[in-house]
Amino acid sequence: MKIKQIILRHMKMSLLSPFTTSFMTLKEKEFILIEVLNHDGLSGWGESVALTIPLYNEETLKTNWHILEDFLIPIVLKNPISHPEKTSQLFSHIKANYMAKSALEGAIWDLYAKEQNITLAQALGGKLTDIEVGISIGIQENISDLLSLISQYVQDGYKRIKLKIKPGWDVEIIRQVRQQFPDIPLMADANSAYTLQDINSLKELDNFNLMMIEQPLAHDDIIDHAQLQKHLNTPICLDESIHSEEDARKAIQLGSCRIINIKIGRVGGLTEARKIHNLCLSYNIPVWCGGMLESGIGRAHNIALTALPNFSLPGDTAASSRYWDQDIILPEVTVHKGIITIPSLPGIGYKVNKEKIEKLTLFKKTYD
Ligand code: OSB
Ligand code: MG
Repeated sequence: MKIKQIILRHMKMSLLSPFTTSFMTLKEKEFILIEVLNHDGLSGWGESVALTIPLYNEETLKTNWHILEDFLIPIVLKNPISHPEKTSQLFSHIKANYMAKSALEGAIWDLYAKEQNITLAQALGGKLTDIEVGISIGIQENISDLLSLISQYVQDGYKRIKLKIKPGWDVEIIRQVRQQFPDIPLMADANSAYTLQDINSLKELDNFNLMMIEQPLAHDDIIDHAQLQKHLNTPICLDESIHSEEDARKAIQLGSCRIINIKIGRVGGLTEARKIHNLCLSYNIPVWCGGMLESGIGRAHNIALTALPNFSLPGDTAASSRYWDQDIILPEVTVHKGIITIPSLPGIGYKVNKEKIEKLTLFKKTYD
């Protein structure tokens, strides 16, 4: 593959409703969109999932722009790439900066699949044609708002409900949700809001038949999580702590988790995401695909990855209309009875809505 030109855009999209986690409330999503063009006029698209402030991880939109512009883009423009799998090797001397790497690698994967005239799911080796999805619900103003949102999404058919929790919005909230919805597949995500000193509240969550508790402890920890898992019946799922196949191996061997959330951006791209998927399969650790409130472009990448066989638990990839008044892809992502059908067009499988993208672009720069 030879890349002729790369375009970066700083995008801004308004969320239909604010999304609150233990670390922040998001009302709009600013992110970087990447387009890579080859000499035949084909384009591949990627999205950086870095937020504007470093509260989920250390990366931000601006650090990603810097790493892309000053390091990653020059590498891609200088080196022929025989296969998108080789991109992460070209980037490997650059430490961390996973989301920046992933955004560019993802655009190259999309371009490669389009050049081969196959879907991105096929390029990755995914065989599933339909994937089951759940939904992630932010912290609400009060319990009655939460209960009505849950019943709406259960009626929509989402296959599991994930609730964001934090100290003060946890045991009592889950207790009331369970009273109203005794049988729904339910889980909680703390985004690292607790420490081992909170072990007693975390143990109380064992009473509610949760599928898992996601990232209860520090964003960079696997030691205390192993300690906590020994005292919990509910499986721990790691999100923030896992950036690579090596991180996953260590966490599994230590007993820090029984499930892993794979986010393409958090692990540096599709190639590493697939390695983690394969490793987890060999250890019998189920995985699911996490989300970062992506636009349709990042969402399409998540859908393609989820076609791999060990994505055996429903992920966070909800319909476009759960987030946006109008998405930037055509058609938008739709969910029927909790299922997304993998699209069949080459590459990410959706057309990009260029007009809409142009309208939502705050700033754009071309590199060649
Ligand atoms: O921890 O999974 C998370 C959104 C922003 C930052 C972190 C997380 C999330 C979500 C949203 O849970 C999932 C989605 O895209 O709907
Ligand atoms: Mg999470």
